[in-house]
Amino acid sequence: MAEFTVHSHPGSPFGRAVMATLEEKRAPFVLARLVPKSPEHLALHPFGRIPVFEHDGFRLYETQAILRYLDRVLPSPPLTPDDPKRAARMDQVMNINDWYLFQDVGNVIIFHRVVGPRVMGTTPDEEAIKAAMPKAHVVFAELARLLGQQPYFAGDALSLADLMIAPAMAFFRQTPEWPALGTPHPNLVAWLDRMEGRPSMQATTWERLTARVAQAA
Ligand SMILES: N[C@@H](CCC(=O)N[C@@H](CS)C(=O)NCC(=O)O)C(=O)O
Repeated sequence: MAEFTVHSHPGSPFGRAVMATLEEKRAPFVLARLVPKSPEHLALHPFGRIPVFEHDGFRLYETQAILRYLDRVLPSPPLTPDDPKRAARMDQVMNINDWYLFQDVGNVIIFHRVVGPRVMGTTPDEEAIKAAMPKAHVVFAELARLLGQQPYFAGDALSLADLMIAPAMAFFRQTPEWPALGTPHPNLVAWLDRMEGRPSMQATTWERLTARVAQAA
């Protein structure tokens, strides 16, 4: 099988979703580290986002498209439910990730608390974080409602939705906002415990991915 390449950064939750999916599929891949907004990056992704994916001469960006492509070319184990309602729930949660969890919430709180300080040595903007909290509460409450008492977002089996959301949630858990956002939703906490216990998530922590890049250099 041709090799899969993920152009990413070890601290990217979207990139981690792709790599965790490859791990779930037991597919070997190369992590090619991108320097954000470099000419090389913009040549691969005109909008300057991470990740970019390549397989067999086929280049693709947009994480949802990449995850669905992987589920088609690597059908085992399946990560999309057959049942239309469960599949629709998976799609819905993936879109909640992109439109509501990331926009104005993750890209503020995760950036200011985790990624910015670690990558650029920045100091968290407390006002920006405070302003993001009302929307964050709505998103967390809605995710908890949709999850309910199921083990995974689309039901009994892991799906692409879980792999899309878990990297962002793992970052939120590292922030001082977690007691306000996550702790009031024990079902979400239990789901995140379940996800972070999976070998696919353990193989794609920031530390493990950094080590992987260093080994390949
Ligand atoms: N819609 C894109 C979003 C990707 C994205 O925003 N990635 C973040 C890193 S996790 C990024 O590139 N941020 C840089 C920026 O916002 O300029 C996808 O699904 O791949």
